[in-house]
Amino acid sequence: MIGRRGLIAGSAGLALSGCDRLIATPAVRDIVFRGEDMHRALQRALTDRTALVPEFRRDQMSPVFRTNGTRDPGTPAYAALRAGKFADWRLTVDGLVARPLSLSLPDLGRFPQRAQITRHDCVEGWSAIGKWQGPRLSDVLRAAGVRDTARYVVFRCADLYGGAPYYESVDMVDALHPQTILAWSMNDRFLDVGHGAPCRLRVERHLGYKHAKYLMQVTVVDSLAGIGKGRGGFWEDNVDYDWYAGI
Ligand SMILES: Nc1nc2c(c(=O)[nH]1)N[C@H]1C(S)=C(S)[C@@H](COP(=O)(O)O)O[C@H]1N2
Ligand SMILES: [Mo]
Repeated sequence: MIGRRGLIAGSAGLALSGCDRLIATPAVRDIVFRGEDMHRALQRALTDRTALVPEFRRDQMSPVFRTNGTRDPGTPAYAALRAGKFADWRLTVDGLVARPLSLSLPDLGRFPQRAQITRHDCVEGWSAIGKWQGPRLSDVLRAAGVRDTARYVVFRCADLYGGAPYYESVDMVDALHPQTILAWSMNDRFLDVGHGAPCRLRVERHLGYKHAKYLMQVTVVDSLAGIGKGRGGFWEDNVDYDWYAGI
């Protein structure tokens, strides 16, 4: 595989000098970002991104599935939703859609359901196998009527992590992938608070940090530029994780 740095250096026709001032020059920054787009395009060309990830048997499920990141959003708004057993929770579906939606938990249950036993891989080096159930994101987006300018789907969460709102985003290939679901059930029970109650994203071709918990809003956009710090997610904005790492 050609590494990101190699490709950037190659496409820009210059050896990376390690000079930050160079990157700060608008023209150079332009070339570097174009290099990054090329890297993404190449990675996608080399992988069948619609392929399914493995699914497992019941007896392969992890006896313990740890929690990570936020374990309870703890805000007054979330505490109120939780106290009401999430009866007042609504998932907003908006942005580049013909029919914005406001979905309750029972509404999510009325879509055709997909259940899948999959492996969750966190970049921190642990994995766990669990069972997830919910509607396919593709069915929810179809109900909302996605406009043809749609390029990304942004997921906004109820929690702040280290003071910043947690959010994530994926492109339309991942959004429409058959194993991408809005999970309200884990291991045959309602999702608990630690794992993202009442609803979290399962986007199985991605590492753990993309699987946004405590979902509040799903927004279809044509650009990530105006969202957060513009890199498409909490970790991408704040810790330099790749927006597209993939599994
Ligand atoms: N809203 C929100 N979603 C999140 C996080 C978070 O802190 N807040 N952490 C992410 C990370 S890094 C991982 S590995 C998984 C952990 O999911 P789990 O707690 O169900 O194991 O959630 C992801 N989604
Ligand atoms: Mo993670």
